[in-house]
Amino acid sequence: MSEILILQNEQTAVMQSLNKGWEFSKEGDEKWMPAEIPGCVHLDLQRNKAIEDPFYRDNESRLKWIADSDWVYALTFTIDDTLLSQKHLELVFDGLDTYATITLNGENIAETNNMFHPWRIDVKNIVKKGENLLQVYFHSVLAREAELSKGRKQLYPSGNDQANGTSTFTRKAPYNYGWDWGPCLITAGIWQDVRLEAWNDFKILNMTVVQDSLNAKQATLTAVLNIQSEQAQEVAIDANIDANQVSNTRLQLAAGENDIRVPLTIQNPQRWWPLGYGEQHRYNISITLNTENDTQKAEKKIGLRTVELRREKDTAGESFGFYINDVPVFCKGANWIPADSFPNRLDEAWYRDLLESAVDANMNCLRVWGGGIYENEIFYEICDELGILVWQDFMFACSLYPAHQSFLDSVEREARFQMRRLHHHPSIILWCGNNEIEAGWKNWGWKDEYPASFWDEYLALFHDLLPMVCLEEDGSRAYWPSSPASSENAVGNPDSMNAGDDHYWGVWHAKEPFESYQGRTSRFMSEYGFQSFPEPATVNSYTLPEDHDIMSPVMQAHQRSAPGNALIKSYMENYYRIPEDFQRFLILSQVLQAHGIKIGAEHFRRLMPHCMGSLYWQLNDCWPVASWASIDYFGRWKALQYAAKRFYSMLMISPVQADSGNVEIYIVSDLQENKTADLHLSWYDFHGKQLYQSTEPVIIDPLSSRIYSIFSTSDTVFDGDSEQTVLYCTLQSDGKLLANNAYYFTHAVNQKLAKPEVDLTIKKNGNNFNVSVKSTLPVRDFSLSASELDGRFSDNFFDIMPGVPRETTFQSADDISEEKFRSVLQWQSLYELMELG
Ligand code: BMA
Repeated sequence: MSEILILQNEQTAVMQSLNKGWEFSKEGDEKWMPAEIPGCVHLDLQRNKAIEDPFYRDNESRLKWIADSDWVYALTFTIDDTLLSQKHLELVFDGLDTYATITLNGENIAETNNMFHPWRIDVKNIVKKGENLLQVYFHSVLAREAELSKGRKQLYPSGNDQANGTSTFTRKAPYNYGWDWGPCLITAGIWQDVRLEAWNDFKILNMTVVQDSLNAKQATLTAVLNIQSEQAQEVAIDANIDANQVSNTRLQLAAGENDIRVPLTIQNPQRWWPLGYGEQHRYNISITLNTENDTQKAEKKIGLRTVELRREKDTAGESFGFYINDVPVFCKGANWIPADSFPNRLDEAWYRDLLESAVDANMNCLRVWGGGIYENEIFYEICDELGILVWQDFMFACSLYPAHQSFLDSVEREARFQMRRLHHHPSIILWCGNNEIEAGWKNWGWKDEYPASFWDEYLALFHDLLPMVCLEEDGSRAYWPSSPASSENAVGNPDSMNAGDDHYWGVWHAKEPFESYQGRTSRFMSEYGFQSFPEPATVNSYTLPEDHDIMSPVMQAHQRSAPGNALIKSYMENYYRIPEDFQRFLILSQVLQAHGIKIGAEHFRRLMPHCMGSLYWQLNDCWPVASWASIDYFGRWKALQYAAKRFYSMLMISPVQADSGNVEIYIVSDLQENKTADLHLSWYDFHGKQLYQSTEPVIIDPLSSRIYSIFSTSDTVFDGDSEQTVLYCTLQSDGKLLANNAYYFTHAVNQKLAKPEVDLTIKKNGNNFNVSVKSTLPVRDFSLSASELDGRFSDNFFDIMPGVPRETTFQSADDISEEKFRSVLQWQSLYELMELG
């Protein structure tokens, strides 16, 4: 049995897909059923009507037997003659989940134990002309883990594991065992492609493109190709950049593994920039190798940019900020989790929809969080295309892990594979060892509860192995051991606000008020969040009307944070008035979440350059559930996603009340040039009377945050009526609204909101409907819904000010009539949500 580390996206001369024609069966059962590859046993069972939808009601709780069973997948195939005639023949599984014994024509050819790298097996002497029988026998992960952990005095901490607490013995997506937003659906299966590959003289194992230098005049690059050669031989090398041939040389290969280096230059290079800072230019690099018997091509789409994580001593401690092409970039975004509990069914359209939603909300950065999967190629490809920076964790989260030699070898192989696969993506800016494990050890009590040897294992993985692999595989990006951490050396407090990145869970887990974000002076806020329910249409997808109570068993089954629903309710009580109606409660929970995260996000941006990132927890969901997400499982935007579009815009206006009582008007700019604009302040009472207004021209500094105006509450303009007034701030230039924000002087629960009267004007424009909304008095948290229809509003959950029309567009997926649109369109505001009428 021989295995070689190889990438999926290099092209081999001859291959035959083996994705079609599989059957599967439960070990011990007679019955075989058709299977889909890539896939997993849960989806195959559902397709064959052997189980019901795992996401519906509490079905999940009756599916644990799947993970306790062994499953056999089998394929009978006939090999293509062209492959059979080649000197080398390999069977390649891009991903197997997870413990499998593979047999071919009755012969045992591999045992697998890691879902995060491919398995390549030499089958030249086993495959025969005519029919071949390939079987993949998946051993119950839980049974295997029971063996692996047998005789141990203590298991590793793994608080999110909702099965047996043994998940950390397996290199498998941690969230598969459940998380505080995810179900416990422990999959097994051939979760990525499977194929045969054949070659004669040589094979390209891998290509990376290293950027040696980059300036305005020229970029120098080296394409490094790792090649397996059958014998000493000469190859012809043809290099192309985009459609242009740039070199054509010959080179000698030795027998065995070779690294060949092809130098490339690009004159007047165009750079790749993150969203909002410039274009996302990319170059296509393709290298073709020819011998008499073989032609192989490796291709990479690259972007030219420099990336640095600068950590510089300053009076507060040590900075933590990313510089792209020497420009300091404030990272605005969220944390990304796998977009499905069954990630093999995610297609390009699904990824594109989510990532375009991130961009539509002005996000320039996502963190691929360490409890999920190394994402699909298409994820990074779209991030490159759209200009989304990616903070990439290795897949370790909130648990400790073994570090015996075979585990370390498995992790090393996984890490090298993933880094080579992802190396060329300009979007990736950082390799990070894990999620919250250093914090767990130092600040969650683990160091008192567990033996010191567990920490030694931690150090072996995250301070010896992974930094070594990162240095060897990628000299261009920093390695950061854990998120959060305050140093690269496992010293210091990971919860420090002076250095490193920070996760702040005082709000939510420690039940502090939203305002406590404003005391958090972090250098880079990589996690903070608050939960909400998805919208009624999503809740209806997993409930029956009888479940419509947040404390019902089904609603609780779709809430995985133990105190979750009660916590939402208690925050709601502090800030709003709790409605009786179930649907209103769902929507109000979104308004509550958006309100809280807005307080945090605006604060972290105002702190720039002291703080250089705000990534809230979390962007998306893996099933329909109450969670911290701003976009639900079906891609529906919650109120928070609309709020993010405003608080992450390139120019943000942010009023905040100082201790003096005065309201300081900050403007935060991510623009690289000065911007001239008019700053308007209007102070209204809730009956629509304007009590004060001012206009002043401002020149906004580039890449900065500062106070541009102060609204005084001590002089006569402010009569102290905090319960029924609002300060509305806008930034305008050439008649265009650049930014707007409203400041309320007390929580909604204390306010005397007036009953809104709203005028809607609707205009059909192709598949879009432009809706203009007007009112004579301030309307707080106005929202539209057309939930029967497939589509999305360009703006929603906004405040309306007297006489200032707000425009929003419903982008309908289908061509529907104006009449139909009018008939389903509904609106409500905070007044209705709090049932004040
Ligand atoms: C963060 C994450 C996740 C978790 C979230 C909410 O720390 O890293 O582990 O889902 O908290 O509790």
